[in-house]
Amino acid sequence: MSALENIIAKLGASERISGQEALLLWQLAPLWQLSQLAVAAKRRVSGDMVFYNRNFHLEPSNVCLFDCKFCSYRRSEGESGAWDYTLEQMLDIVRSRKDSGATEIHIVGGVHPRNDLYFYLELIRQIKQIMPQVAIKAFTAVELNCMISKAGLTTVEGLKLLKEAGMEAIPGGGAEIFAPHIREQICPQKGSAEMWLDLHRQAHKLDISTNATMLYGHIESVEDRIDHLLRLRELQDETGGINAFIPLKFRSANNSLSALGETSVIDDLRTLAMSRLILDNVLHLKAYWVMYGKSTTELALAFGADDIDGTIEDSTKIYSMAGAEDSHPTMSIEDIEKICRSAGFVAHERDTHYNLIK
Ligand code: V47
Ligand code: SF4
Repeated sequence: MSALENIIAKLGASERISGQEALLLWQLAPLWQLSQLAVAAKRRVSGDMVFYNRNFHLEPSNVCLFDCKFCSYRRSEGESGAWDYTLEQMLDIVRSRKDSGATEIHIVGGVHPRNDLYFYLELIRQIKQIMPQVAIKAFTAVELNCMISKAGLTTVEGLKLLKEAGMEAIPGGGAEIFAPHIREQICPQKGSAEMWLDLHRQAHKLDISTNATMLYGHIESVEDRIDHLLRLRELQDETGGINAFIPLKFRSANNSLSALGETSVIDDLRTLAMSRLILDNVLHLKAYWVMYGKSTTELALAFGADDIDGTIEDSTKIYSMAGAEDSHPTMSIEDIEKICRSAGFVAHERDTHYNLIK
């Protein structure tokens, strides 16, 4: 048996692969074989189901103290294109969507120079008064680390306050690429991989579930991607608290890394499949349709994804500002069902914790 055949046989028997084996598979396996292996692994977890939710994003501000090289979204205070909502403006947005049927609000913004932990605690409390049933999935580990340390609290103390206020889950952003030599070049102010991993570890211990992301397709190598995935696999072995993994394709418009261009759809598909195969302990793999566009999302379902995020309702600007096709991203339930059906699966509405709805 060749080394490649040996790895394929291991995966067929649901055995874990090492970093070295992952590298060989990533470099040598034909696309059809990655598709077959990843879909088989997905089917063992979720059969023919593909999940989505009814959600909207709330982006408090794009004013950010940091200046990540890949970011098309951040602005300095007062710069053209900056927005900075007051508490009341954000509550008005929530009120306007109160009857939308959303079960989740995803809140992510910049690392704000003035809004502090107490401002965000109040925001969460007041949102829960307007929409008591909605799950709040809020703030990247980077935002959380800044607001909690600025308040002079430990991570655990800060997360406890946020949980008491009504924060149920944490999105996966801020992970970028863990390898320090890449992190230093693309987001030097963002804090280390250890900070990101430890914040998620502490959240899991407090029973706050989290997602994890990986920003790929810029200056990182396949080895860096594998290193990233292995670090997440290790955390998941320890805590089991990661709900879903989301590979985020670098979109190149309007940022300092624009000259790099974007990676191919083939690379997107190989990355999805390899994520499913390496992260054998993370149940859900999300193809974030806002970032891929609708047709690549359908393809992603043939490469191990079992979640396509949600209806969104034209509430996020991060990806349209970076060049994503859809400048007003909204997906109807009918569209979601159609995409899943044509990929050979059945769409199921879920809540933030992957409980089925109806
Ligand atoms: O950390 C910023 C990424 C992330 C670009 O948990 C970019 O369900 C590509 O966390 N090209 C924030 N990516 C978004 C995020 C997220 C998104 C969707 C679902 C979930 C979830 C979380 O957006 C950042 C960064 O990695 N990002 N700029 C860009 N030009
Ligand atoms: Fe700020 Fe986030 Fe953009 Fe980095 S990715 S500059 S932290 S808004």
